[in-house]
Amino acid sequence: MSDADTLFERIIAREIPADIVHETETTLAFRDIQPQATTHVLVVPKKRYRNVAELAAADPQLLADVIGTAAKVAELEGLTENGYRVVFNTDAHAGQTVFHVHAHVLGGEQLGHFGR
Ligand code: DGP
Repeated sequence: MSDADTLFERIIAREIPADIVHETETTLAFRDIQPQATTHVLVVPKKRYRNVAELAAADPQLLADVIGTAAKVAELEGLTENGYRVVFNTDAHAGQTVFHVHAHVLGGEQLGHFGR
């Protein structure tokens, strides 16, 4: 990938501090700096892909790792009883701002229906 590093590479490299919730060999989970729910954690693969479509095409096992870490975070954060949401914002219309694929794990309260 030729773009400059995103800030998530710098979080993975521990160059920028983050509130880390869970780590595996291939993924890192940390709290979103601008939480949109009581619990809002981001899960990233350590290897960079621009978005979930590129990740799915290039490395399905790594996508499975990201989803598995999201499920683990939900367990660790006590979200499994009442449920939670996992979202991949993908490019402009979804408002993706950091171009290192990340899953948002949201929960801890009743979430509004999504859309506009
Ligand atoms: P998206 O809009 O889907 O690309 O989400 C990017 C998220 O990243 C957004 O919810 C805010 C979060 N974010 C931006 N800068 C930082 C940061 O420096 N640290 C952390 N932990 N999260 C950040």
